[in-house]
Amino acid sequence: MKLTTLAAAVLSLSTGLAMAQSVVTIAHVGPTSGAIAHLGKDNENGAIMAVEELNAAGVTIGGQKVTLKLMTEDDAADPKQGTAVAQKLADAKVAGVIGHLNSGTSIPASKIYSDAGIPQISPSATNPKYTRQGFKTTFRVVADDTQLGGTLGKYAVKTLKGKAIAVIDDRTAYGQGVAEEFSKAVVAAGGTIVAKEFTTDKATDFNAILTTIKGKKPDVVFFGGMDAVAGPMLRQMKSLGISAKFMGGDGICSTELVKLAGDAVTDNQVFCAEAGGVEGKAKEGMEDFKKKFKAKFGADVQVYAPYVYDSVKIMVAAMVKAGSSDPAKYLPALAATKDFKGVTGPIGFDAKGDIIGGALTLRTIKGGKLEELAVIR
Ligand code: ABU
Repeated sequence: MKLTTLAAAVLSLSTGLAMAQSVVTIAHVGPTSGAIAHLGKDNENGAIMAVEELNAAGVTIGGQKVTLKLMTEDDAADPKQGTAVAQKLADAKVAGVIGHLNSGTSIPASKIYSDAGIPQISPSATNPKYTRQGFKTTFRVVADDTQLGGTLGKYAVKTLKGKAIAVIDDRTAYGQGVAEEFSKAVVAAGGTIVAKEFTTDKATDFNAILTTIKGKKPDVVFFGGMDAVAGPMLRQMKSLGISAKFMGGDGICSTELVKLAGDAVTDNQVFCAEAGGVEGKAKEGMEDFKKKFKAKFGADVQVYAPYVYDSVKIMVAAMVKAGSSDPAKYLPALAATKDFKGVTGPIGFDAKGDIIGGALTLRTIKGGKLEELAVIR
């Protein structure tokens, strides 16, 4: 090889290396296939929006201008696929992971990220166990099921005046966990659980369990699970003539539920809570986000896209602060996040990696829309 050719090759290699070094890859994981693909896509779009904005504004880490690359993965809300994806991301040595959407995938995946030293922020997994495993890499930007189930259980008895309450769950880590917390709070508030029934996150026929529940004449039916199951369940409740109030956690508190339930629900029959919320002037920022999101993706926010958006920005802010995208170097800065000004409100992490002072937004379906009732802290 001639000297000039060799020099050109060395120059090209070193330019290539410099370019490779200036790309920071973070991953988003959620179910972009299957029954709750609409929620997974909503979350993924939140990540896309944040990365595009950051790249447009310019990101400098440790004095070097970087380009953020988003790697998007589908876990299909399936624990096995979730761990397979987590291993793939660990092998790819991504700088950080935003996800997963479900507790049932986030919890097993968190062990893989912890072993690989990769920071993970879940924007929506609410099972308390997620952040109670002693992993330093595990963070969550929403309230957990203790808060969700506890608040909803108390609301069912004290505000909705429910005395006889039926509980159904889908046997997932989320559904079972939130239903247990709800039941504990109902009993503590003086209500009675008159039925406990189970289904799955893939079921479509609820006639047998709803017929059993109808016989117990409940004032309130609580469902621990996701909107894709709750919608058909509400339709079958109507067919069976069950007019009880219907409650659920954040898994049913989506724009999609209104479409799935259609005319099967009456105003103020359905109550649910998002595991976050903004008040006062901060509402303007959230409304702004929702408008920009709709203009960009042609879709309304389902539930957690803004939390994904904030999660990406928090992770990148920690890299900038630490002057490095090396997980070992920026992890302490991420853990030390306090009062980050997100569209979902101020975000800081406690020693477990949970959001400090997380809020809930209680909603009902009214006039064919999800309407806010209150933000509760
Ligand atoms: N928090 C509702 C949906 C996600 C989950 O925790 O499984």
